[in-house]
Amino acid sequence: MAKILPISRRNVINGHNIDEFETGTKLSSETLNDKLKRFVIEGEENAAQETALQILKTGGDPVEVIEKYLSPAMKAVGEKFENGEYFLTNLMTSAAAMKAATNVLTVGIRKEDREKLRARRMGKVTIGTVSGDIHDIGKNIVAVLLEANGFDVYDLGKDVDSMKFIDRAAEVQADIIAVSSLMTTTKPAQKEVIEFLNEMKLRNKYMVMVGGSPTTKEWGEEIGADGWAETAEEAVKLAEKLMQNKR
Ligand code: HCB
Repeated sequence: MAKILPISRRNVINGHNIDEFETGTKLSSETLNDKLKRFVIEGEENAAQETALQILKTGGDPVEVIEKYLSPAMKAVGEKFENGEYFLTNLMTSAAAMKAATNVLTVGIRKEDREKLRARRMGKVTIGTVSGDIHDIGKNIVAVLLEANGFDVYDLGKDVDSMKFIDRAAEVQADIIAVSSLMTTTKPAQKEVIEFLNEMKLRNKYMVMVGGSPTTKEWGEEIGADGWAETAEEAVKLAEKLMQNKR
């Protein structure tokens, strides 16, 4: 936990060269990962991008950084928005910082897993964020991790019409349709995708997985999805499990 240095304690901290510490600044015990988390919460896009680069250069694990530091950072931003401490502009600057950092880190994931990618083809996934919902940060992370783990990923983007999930799945002969929703008001669209599949008698042709912060395992079961995942890493495990059951 970062501490604040009072003036009276300058130069007396366990032999550390504390010249670099000014009154009121944070101790450098803050790790790069903690720094990155703070920059995302504070909406510091350039600093977040720079720190993500430093993390990659110093051998940090990009997936761990995303799951353990960046996702909680966005959760904290959401909470601040909810309790009135943050406004929409803060959501936007934090989202920009998050995107800048994940863009850097996902380059690391892609590079790391290039060999693995060549080695196996796991299955085809069409993925998107539901109609009426423009949140795409988490969906993008899921897409990158699936790709890094050998899936062919067809990203439909955000605000995707329910029928488009199905049309594109048919076009590319997908195995899995992954549907993301970030709002309580848009999660019924996940159900709609499954209902359309049922109506078109295509439900057995595709496996459907759902996720996003307002969704739960119970919600996934209630709407008849084949699985729900809380994080991108879990989404990969789930997709692998679904493919195993298919074969
Ligand atoms: Co936005 N927003 N927002 N927002 N936003 C939320 C989602 C609220 C919860 C904030 C709050 O009130 N606490 C809230 C929704 C409330 C509700 O449920 N009804 C909200 C609101 C209200 C809104 C607007 C309506 C605000 C307004 O305009 N007044 C507006 C929505 C407009 C619209 O969509 N029509 C809006 C806009 C924005 C932006 C543009 C400023 C920005 C999005 C930028 C972007 O995505 N390009 C934004 C952001 C950043 C957030 C929060 C703060 C963070 C979301 C995020 O990126 N999380 C969010 C707060 C929150 O979610 N707690 C807030 C980080 C990622 C990594 O997590 O959950 O998306 P994730 O994904 C995970 C996980 O769920 C899973 O894996 C991912 C990686 O681990 N997963 C899947 C995701 N999809 C999966 C699919 C699968 O098949 C499997 C797993």
